[in-house]
Amino acid sequence: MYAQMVKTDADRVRSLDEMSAHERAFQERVDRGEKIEPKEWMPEAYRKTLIRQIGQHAHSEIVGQLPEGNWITRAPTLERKAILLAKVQDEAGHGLYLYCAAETLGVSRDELLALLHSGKMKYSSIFNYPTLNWADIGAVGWLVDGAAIMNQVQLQKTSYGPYSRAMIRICKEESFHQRQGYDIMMKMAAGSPEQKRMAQDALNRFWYPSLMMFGPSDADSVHSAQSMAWKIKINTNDELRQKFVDQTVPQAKYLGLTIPDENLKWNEEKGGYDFSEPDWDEFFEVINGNGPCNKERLGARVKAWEDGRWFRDGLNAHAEKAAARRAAAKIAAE
Ligand code: BYC
Repeated sequence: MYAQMVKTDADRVRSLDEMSAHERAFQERVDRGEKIEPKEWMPEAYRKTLIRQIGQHAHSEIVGQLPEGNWITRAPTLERKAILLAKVQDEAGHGLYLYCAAETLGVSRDELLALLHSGKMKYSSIFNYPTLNWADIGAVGWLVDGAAIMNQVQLQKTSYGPYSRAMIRICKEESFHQRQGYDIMMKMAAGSPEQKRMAQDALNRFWYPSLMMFGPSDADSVHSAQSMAWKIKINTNDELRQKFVDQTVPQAKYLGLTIPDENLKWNEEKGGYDFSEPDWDEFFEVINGNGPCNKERLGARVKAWEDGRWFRDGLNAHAEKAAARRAAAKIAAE
């Protein structure tokens, strides 16, 4: 169904017959699985949808540094500190690839950051929850990076070339991130009773927020139908959430931890687990700016931007002087 349809200005998805010649040719390229590249013609709504999603994705990477960065100075060993430092640094790199991918669509990084700082653009809901102790760093790697990979693996096949290529590299790094988190959880779960209790508590607090990372249920997902028609998204929010649960339950069992869901049950017929939905009211509160850490996270990003102003100004002044010198040298040589 999706492959036959493209969005109108309204919420409806149009059939091929209703499209202009340009739109139809574009849709047919997408349907054939061709990648769309930056300089090629694309519908304005496709471009805007990508800027929204890639921009939010980039913001998630850099805001996502904050809850983990908070624990670098308190990592329990030098080895754990070095690993966490590398991971948090990777997230900055992911943000960079993604901002670059968004820039190919004609938006500047400064514009995207201004939208983040003014609260007009979102970032992943998960980073509005606090990391209270070391076990949370394990849970973030295991569950948050685990959920992120589940989503990003399919995004490697997304129709926009620069986004797809950024995802291929990011997925490789994310799998290291997930393993480092699981490794922390293994250590904690096999440690003292107090360490195991901390691991269980971290799982209890991060389980439902991790399920929310996949977005609202399909019935409430505003963008899915159009984004799937354009192959920006390959799977629905609910499909990915189900895959994540099916993958994670055996991992929790291996750790000897209990997923905090009384309704969790293997369903032979569907070949997957039945599970409880997260609290969607809480999700909408969080994405509308009212989660436990929204103000703190945004405040930290705005402060970093302000604190870095002198450095950006210095770089710009240097670039301007260098350009003026090059121009003067060119005139002198003529
Ligand atoms: N959080 O129509 P829907 C990481 C919004 S970071 C906040 O289903 P869509 C990591 C959605 O934007 C990885 N907002 O939307 C980093 C829309 O609002 P707007 C982050 C959410 O776009 C550091 C509205 O709800 N991954 O791995 O079709 C350390 C309706 O939703 C969320 C990505 O960003 C949410 N969870 O589907 C550790 C992946 N969910 O824009 C780890 C890329 C929904 O109309 N993004 N909303 O105001 C996507 O795949 C899709 O955008 C989503 C949502 C599946 C998230």
